[in-house]
Amino acid sequence: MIDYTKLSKEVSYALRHNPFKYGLEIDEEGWVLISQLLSALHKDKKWSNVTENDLVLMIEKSKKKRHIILNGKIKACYGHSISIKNNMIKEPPEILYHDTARRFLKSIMKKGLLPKGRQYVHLSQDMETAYEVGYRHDKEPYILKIDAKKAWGDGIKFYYGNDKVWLVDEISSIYFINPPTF
Ligand code: HQG
Repeated sequence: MIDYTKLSKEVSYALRHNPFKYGLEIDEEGWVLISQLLSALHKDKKWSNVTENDLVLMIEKSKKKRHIILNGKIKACYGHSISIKNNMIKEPPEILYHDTARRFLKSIMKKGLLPKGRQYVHLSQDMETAYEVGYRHDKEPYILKIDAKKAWGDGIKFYYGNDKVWLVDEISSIYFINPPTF
């Protein structure tokens, strides 16, 4: 039986952070040939039977749409630390959310939201999704509400990740609605 959660974690690691470790040729948008990914996975006994259909099931079974398959290729929709060219610039919804640890707030208010270890800052389409993101860092996280309409109007680029995740290069605290005060 294939553990699709574990498979998804390994595929995410390969496609977001370390394609080189797996000998993958990744194009500038982050796409990798499925045949190549499968050959790389097959070198590990744990994944020796994984098929393309398993990758499809891995995506289907996950609550989050982390990966997308198209024309024999697969890519991670978001989360990269390696440099990827995201061509999916799109007008965002009026409000987006970023849930974070309270201990980061002072720095965020001063420097704005920065990508930190990733290529982009991740914003969520709804509060529930945001809460799940923030909960990873703090059991009582803080939700920042972002005036995406204003930021977009000011020329800040927003990139589409999936139906719940939006990406930006960085975002100043001037776009926070009712920001925390210290
Ligand atoms: C914080 C997961 C101090 C930022 C999630 C965040 C998401 C600052 C942390 C996706 C800062 C980075 C990404 C500043 C930002 N000073 N801290 N100026 N600017 N930060 O994990 O957004 O399950 O790299 O608030 O669900 O938490 O892997 O980013 O707390 O969609 O598919 O620096 O990863 O998806 O943390 O999460 P992360 P994130 P998966």
